[in-house]
Amino acid sequence: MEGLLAEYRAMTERALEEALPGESGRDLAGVLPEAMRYAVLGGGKRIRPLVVLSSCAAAGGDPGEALDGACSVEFVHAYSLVHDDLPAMDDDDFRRGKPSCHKAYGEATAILVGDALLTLAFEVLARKPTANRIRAVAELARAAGWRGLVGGQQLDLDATDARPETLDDLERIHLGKTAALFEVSAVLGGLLAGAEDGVVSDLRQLGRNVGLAFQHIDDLLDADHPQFAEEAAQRAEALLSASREILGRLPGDTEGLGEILYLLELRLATAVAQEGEAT
Ligand code: GRG
Repeated sequence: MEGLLAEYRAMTERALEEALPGESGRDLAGVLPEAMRYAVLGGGKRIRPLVVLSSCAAAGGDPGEALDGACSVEFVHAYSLVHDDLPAMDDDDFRRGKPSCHKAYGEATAILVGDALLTLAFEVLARKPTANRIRAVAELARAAGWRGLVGGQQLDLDATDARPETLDDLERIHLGKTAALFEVSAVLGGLLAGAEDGVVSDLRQLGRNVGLAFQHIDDLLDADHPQFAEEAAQRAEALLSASREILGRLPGDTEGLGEILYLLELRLATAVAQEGEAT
């Protein structure tokens, strides 16, 4: 990652570092602040924060004004990974190249880390109570909740017993588990830029497309759901090209979003080539 996205990424790292509790939090919460920092810092592509900042710029705003939004989506994402890695869920021992949070700090603390990150996300977003931030809080709550991330996770658990029969069934899971957080990332960028409703609605569609494409590409690279591989590659391509069309009508600086689409197009090409070699 280079250029503008590298700059946005560095801004995000600094903002995450600042928003997380430090060593002085030990008196109030014991090891919890240290475990929260472990779960968030030192790894991760930060793609959702990049979507927030790039969407803010594309809506005509100053990305620096959207950093609280960038932190809030990354905190929700990090919480979901910590809980997803628990033995009762996916039972993963490693995450981002190091022991998963419950392996490093124990299961009970990992549950609390997730709870603390989820609530910190809303604290950070609401720390300046403007009308647009209140809208943003409601958007994030919806995306993180039963209609979004948590609901998608339940559908995924259910799919262990009954495999999705069509690409549409699979996309229903992806919409909640992955795309809801991408969608709200783009929406928060628009809201924190003070964009008008038409622009926020374009960003919403673009964020959802990018999230779905991201998950289809991830599935292709991991050879998950191989029965849908060809269809999923076509769908990812269509989603990315629809996103490019939306990009063309956004009023601000679209360089960041354009770069994100380009990186996904490259990843899709790699996934398709890999799939071709395997068959
Ligand atoms: C437990 C509430 C709850 C939700 C869990 C996030 C999630 C839902 C499950 C994790 C497993 C998974 C493959 C989810 C799909 C979303 C996804 C691709 C997550 C990984 O995101 P990246 O690639 O990870 O952006 P980094 O580490 O780069 O941040």
